[in-house]
Amino acid sequence: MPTLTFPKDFVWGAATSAYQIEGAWNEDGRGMSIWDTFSHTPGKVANNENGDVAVDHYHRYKDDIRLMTELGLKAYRFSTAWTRILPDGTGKVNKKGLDFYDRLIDELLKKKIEPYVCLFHWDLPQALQDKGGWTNRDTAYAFADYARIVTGLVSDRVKVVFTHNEPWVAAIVGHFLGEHAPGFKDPVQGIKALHHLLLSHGLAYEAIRASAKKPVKIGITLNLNPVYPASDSKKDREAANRTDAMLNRSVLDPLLKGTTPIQEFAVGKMLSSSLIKDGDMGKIKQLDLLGVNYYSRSVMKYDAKFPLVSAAQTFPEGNEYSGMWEIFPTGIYEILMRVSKDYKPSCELMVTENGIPVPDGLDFDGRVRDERRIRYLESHIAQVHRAVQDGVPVKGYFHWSLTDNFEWALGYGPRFGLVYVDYKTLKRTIKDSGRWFANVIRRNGLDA
Ligand code: IFM
Repeated sequence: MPTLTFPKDFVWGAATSAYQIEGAWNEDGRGMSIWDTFSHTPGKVANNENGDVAVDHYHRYKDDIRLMTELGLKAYRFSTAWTRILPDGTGKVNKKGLDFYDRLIDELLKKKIEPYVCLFHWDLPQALQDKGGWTNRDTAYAFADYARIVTGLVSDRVKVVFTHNEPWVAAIVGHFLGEHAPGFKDPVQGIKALHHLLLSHGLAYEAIRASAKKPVKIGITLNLNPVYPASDSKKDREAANRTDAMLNRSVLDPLLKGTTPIQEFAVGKMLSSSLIKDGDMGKIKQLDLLGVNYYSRSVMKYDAKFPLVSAAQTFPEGNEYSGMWEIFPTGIYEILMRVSKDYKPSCELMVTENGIPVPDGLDFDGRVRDERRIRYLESHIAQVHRAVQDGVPVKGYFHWSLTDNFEWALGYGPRFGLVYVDYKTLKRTIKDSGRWFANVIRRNGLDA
């Protein structure tokens, strides 16, 4: 018996997203998404890399499912590409696109791996972007229609559907910070996009509920990170609170309470009466399963020059860092406890992403000894166990990611996979962390 044993039926899985792994960007009738446009624009992505080929999962999905079997995964979370199914975002359905996901789901089930489908992981059809994208309320209705079409395909076999992955990132990083597609740098657009993304969750919830052939749990996954003040000063504490409202409460409050903190920000106050229509908040607050994606924390210091939050992120000395973030294992415990205590959600909770970018590579003997990832996973999974012990009903843990893949604006630099991919040959190699994770799954726990 491992010293830290998880509840029976705990779901162990790994997650990916369509644009980051599929490739085949112009095959079988797939339409253009905003990530095709963005990554094909020079200067937007590191080394001008793109997802045209990615790890070619579209053609190699059977090999990838074989790897999942080797890892002993109980579940696999992937996203469907809206542009494969509706190349223009609305209108004519592309049967070849639907067929791909049909084959993928059948193959997973054949191997006894539960498919967890996510409808949107940032690859908005370019045709909808041309009409304003997420800043246009109509996109939320188009999304509900797309959700209905996918439900028609999958709901006889799939028990869990997530509407969105990290809507905060799609809205704010894409429309306010400009680092992701569509690449705008405007807080007004960011707030508008966020509201319409959340509204589209509610509309899709109703569309899925109404059209599902069998009972299905409908969820959303959120990037959450606990926020701490850089010092005990009043200004830093207030800066941390504002950042928390912008990062965490801006998504948690609407989904779990039916309220929004956006009026706390000048731009939100200005927008809220025209943006939020009667009944919107009630629609958004419909959820069966909340997915928590956790990577790191934010430590904030008052700084007037930053728009919206007047706070700058700081990086405490002496702590451990990875290629992208501070490593802070207790944060996953604290965010799970906070969601549970502050919101008392009636829905289920799961960790739907957790992982670390480590610059690992093949050793002389063809092995990938990614010790740092193992240490990261060990410390974070132990904290998830602690949350379960303290009464948080966490039902599962999904590692990000199955294979190394396209890390958005950072291209192929950061490697998050349990499986190493040689980007020249596309050969896959299970890393030591993959073998370690397989052992955790097999034992349903780990030794502390
Ligand atoms: O790669 C991303 C993923 O698409 C969304 N969550 C965070 C991951 C690592 O940055």
